[in-house]
Amino acid sequence: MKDLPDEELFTAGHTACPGCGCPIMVRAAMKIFGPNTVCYFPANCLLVFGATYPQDAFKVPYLHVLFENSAVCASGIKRGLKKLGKGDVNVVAFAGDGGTADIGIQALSGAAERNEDIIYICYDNEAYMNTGIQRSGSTPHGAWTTTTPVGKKIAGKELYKKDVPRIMIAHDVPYVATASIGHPADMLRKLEKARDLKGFRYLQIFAPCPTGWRFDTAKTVQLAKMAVDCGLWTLYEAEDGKVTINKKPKMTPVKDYVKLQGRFRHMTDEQIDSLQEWANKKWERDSAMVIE
Ligand SMILES: Cc1ncc(C[n+]2csc(CCOP(=O)(O)OP(=O)(O)O)c2C)c(N)n1
Ligand SMILES: [Mg+2]
Repeated sequence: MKDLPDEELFTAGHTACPGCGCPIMVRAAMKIFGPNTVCYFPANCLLVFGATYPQDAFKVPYLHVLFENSAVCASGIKRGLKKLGKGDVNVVAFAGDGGTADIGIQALSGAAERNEDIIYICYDNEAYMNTGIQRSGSTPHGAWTTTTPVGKKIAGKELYKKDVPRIMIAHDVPYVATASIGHPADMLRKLEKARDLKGFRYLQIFAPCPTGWRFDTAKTVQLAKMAVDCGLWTLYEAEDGKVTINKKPKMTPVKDYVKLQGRFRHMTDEQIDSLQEWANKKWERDSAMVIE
């Protein structure tokens, strides 16, 4: 971490909410990728708080077209640059979880199948935050959002979090990794690895959202760590399909993580047990991906 350049390519003055996990990730990522980078942003919080012309925080060129086609646009940028003899430029898409797990998944899957030479980063704040906290495929079981309200019949999201990293591994791309802003050294190493490889590279980076999750803005990093400790978010990487677990979860009770967040405040013991069961199964599933 000491070797990171001082130069900020994602600068101060952006308008993210206090305690937002996303700028922590982007600032680090831009230090790793460096000035020879072009970014793509679909509609999401990052575009709004960091890349809305003329008040943008990025010191590299970027493009925004539509919400659903990040992977296609980034692929086009890269192909265009190659034609111009600038194939060494890093092309990075920074998409949210809604723009990845749901609305952008067809473009993402196609680009991965074609092994386009891009880096696709999904920062996962577990809902459509920019438009006012709607549930996404990446929202966890039990979470309140404006589209999974708490009422008599339903209480938060009934379904469980969609496992996009595993979907991406199934595409047989050169690199897939999960990371978290709570584990910066691991995250930086993975960003660096992604930068130095060729072909399709996918990273999903866990980035808590105090506004949508309803927690104290000082607890962003703590919650990111707790999600890994309790097994709701596993840190692993798949290089050419070979999976390595980077941190074995401590399997601390999911309840400890849940009780710090207003989005889970209504959850009954039964619901928390279901989420706990899901975390246990997730760890079984993730660890089973490792072939000795
Ligand atoms: C086709 C289309 N549908 C809906 C929208 C409205 N919209 C803009 S940003 C956004 C939420 C994005 O959520 P996510 O990708 O998770 O990023 P976050 O806002 O959480 O950073 C939505 C629904 C849009 N711009 N285009
Ligand atoms: Mg989101």
